[in-house]
Amino acid sequence: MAKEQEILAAAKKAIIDYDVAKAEAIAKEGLASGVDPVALVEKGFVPGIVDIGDRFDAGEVYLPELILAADAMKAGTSICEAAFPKGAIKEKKKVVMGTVEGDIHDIGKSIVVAFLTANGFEVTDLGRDVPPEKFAEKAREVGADVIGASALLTTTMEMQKKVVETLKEAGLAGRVKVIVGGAPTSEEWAKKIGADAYGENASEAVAKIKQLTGSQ
Ligand code: B12
Repeated sequence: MAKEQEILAAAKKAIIDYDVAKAEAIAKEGLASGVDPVALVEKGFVPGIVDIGDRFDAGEVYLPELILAADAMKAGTSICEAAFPKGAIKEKKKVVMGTVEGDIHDIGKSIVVAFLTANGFEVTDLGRDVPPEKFAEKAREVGADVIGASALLTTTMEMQKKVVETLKEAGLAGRVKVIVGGAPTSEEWAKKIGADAYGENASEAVAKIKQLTGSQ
């Protein structure tokens, strides 16, 4: 649909232009004209922030621009998240999610939280910069089936390993599964640190967590 392509391109542009008001307006316009909210995030807003990340990498833009783009990204995606299609899982499985200690990137983590919630999981979102002990404590407190740990920096990936270790020390290993994700992580990394699964994006996170909890 030509209109849909236009809206996806405009969503990407709103992020590249650091335009919070435009991102909100495009999200609302897209939803009102029937664009799938998941597509709006994955094919519109995400390519925008990835583009800014590449420019940051190339030294063409700096941290202030990255922050502005992230603000626009949050504004657009949070409107879409509220419209994600609802799944139907009878018995609610519990997931504790957070971005690991030392890391404040939470856009991807929040998208995963929204996908999980839309798919019927009961999610406790610990936010960002979460110490390993906090993951374990919260998992015990709510009786979590799965912990999801996000890391966007090569330096904070190590903290995912700490989460796995802390869970073992707390005597919760096996009972509470761990899934890791975030741009620098991989299937191989998950295996190496003894995590139970890796998810490349929000859709895969849902599929893997369904597998881990026997929900499909
Ligand atoms: C936006 C952004 C920021 C924003 C974050 C705002 C926020 N609230 O999140 C701000 C400006 C604050 C920021 C700060 C920094 N950033 Co930054 N940032 C980015 C950027 C451009 C985009 C990240 C993003 O949101 N992507 C979009 C989302 C949708 O994708 P995602 O996070 O990967 O999530 C998806 C999957 O990974 C997966 N997923 C994510 N989490 C999880 C968890 C689980 C359990 C599962 C299964 C799946 C999963 O699903 C998500 C949805 O599909 C990236 C570049 C990039 N291309 O990634 C750099 C990037 C991550 N940042 C980088 C850097 C260096 C920094 C700073 C150190 C800069 C500085 N000099 O201060 C600081 C770090 C601060 C800190 N301590 O954390 C580097 C990291 C380099 C490295 N190899 O470690 C990157 C790669 C940029 C670059 N190319 O150099 N950043």
